Amino acid sequence: MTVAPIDAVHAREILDNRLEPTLRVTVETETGTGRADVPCGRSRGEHEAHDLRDGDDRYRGRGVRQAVANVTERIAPELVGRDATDQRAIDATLLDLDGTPTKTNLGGNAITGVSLAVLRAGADATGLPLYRYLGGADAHVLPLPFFDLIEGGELAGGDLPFQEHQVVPVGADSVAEAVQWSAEVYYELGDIVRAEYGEASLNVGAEGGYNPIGIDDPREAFELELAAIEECGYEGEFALAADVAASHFYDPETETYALLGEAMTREDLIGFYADLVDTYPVVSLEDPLDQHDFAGVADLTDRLDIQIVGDDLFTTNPDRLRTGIDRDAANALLWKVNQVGTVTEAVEAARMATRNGYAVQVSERSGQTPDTWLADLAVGLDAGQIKTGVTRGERTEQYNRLLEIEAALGDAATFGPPGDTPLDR
Ligand code: 2PG
Ligand code: MG
Repeated sequence: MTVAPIDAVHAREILDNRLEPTLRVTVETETGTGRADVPCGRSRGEHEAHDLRDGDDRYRGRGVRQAVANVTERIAPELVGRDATDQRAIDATLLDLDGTPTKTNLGGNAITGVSLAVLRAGADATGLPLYRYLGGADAHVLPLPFFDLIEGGELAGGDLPFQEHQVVPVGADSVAEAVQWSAEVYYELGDIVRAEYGEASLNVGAEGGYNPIGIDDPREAFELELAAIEECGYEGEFALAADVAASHFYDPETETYALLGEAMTREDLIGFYADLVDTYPVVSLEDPLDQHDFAGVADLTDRLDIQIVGDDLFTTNPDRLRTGIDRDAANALLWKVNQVGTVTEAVEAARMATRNGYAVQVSERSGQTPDTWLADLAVGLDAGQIKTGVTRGERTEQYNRLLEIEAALGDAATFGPPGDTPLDR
């Protein structure tokens, strides 16, 4: 039985939060419509699906007209008449049509847009909210948000080497409580950084976190966050976490990390993390070492009793995750659909993670739009964790959607990852 035969697939060039072009793909079926905007990272992993850009004079080469044409001229004719609820088969067609390991032919961005729009069209045709269409009748777990209150690295203009210094409201019982507490801490932190580092520190990075001027030590950022948490009376209700994005300060020639004016070896950096975890309530570190260093990450995972998240390390790619699992590298997967390209591959990575005792943290990209498929997929996947930035519409809309889902589920909703994860310290 064909539930939702596809009539048409459209694509257009739109703008993301950075005023950069991206794709909006629409899939029309006889019984519904699905639309999805494509996100794009700045701090990208080397093994991500190819982000196809025009490279001409428009938008400094960042146009996506070719990717749009690939959707309308090469992909659309193959999908018309197919059933939008046949997600796996359609994704398989996309992979066949492209024929390359990193989607360099059609573009990972073109493929991601189509795959997500097909998912949405399937949900629309069946009359189900997206989270329930993906997660089924049992979908009920709202994710614990990680709030990137202080930014650094590639996502901000300051001197902090770590990309994200996150606060995690581990004591909250719901998204509503988690968001409210974290917002209050954010306001308080604003007062603190303004007083200590000047007005310009209120300028925010790519995801809406502060950018304190003159700080270059991640420990100072954590101190500020703890001060804000304490001032708000939430001591003990929050843990800390970081996306280190260590590849960005790693020098492969000397095999050292440029941190705090030193050239640290892997051993030095692991020692630094061990101290960090002893001193602060840090429960999770993302990409703590270079993205090629499976052995180092395995060693670190073994030595620190916390969550170690692989982002650039795995790029949501089942093959790379398999390598990590075989070597016991990390214990959590950062989950970004557009890193790998199709919903099918991304879901396969999430399932593989869960089956092997790895946690799943659903993640935004630094470039995105207010499209809220991310929030729905976090619930549908039963991920239990999400990071989706702090302020500005493309971030807050994800929280608004999570609040909406939580309210819709009512008493059936539960919150956060299962109790026996390394997030409980
Ligand atoms: C990351 C992300 C998102 P980008 O490194 O985790 O927070 O950055 O989207 O630029 O890859
Ligand atoms: Mg990251």
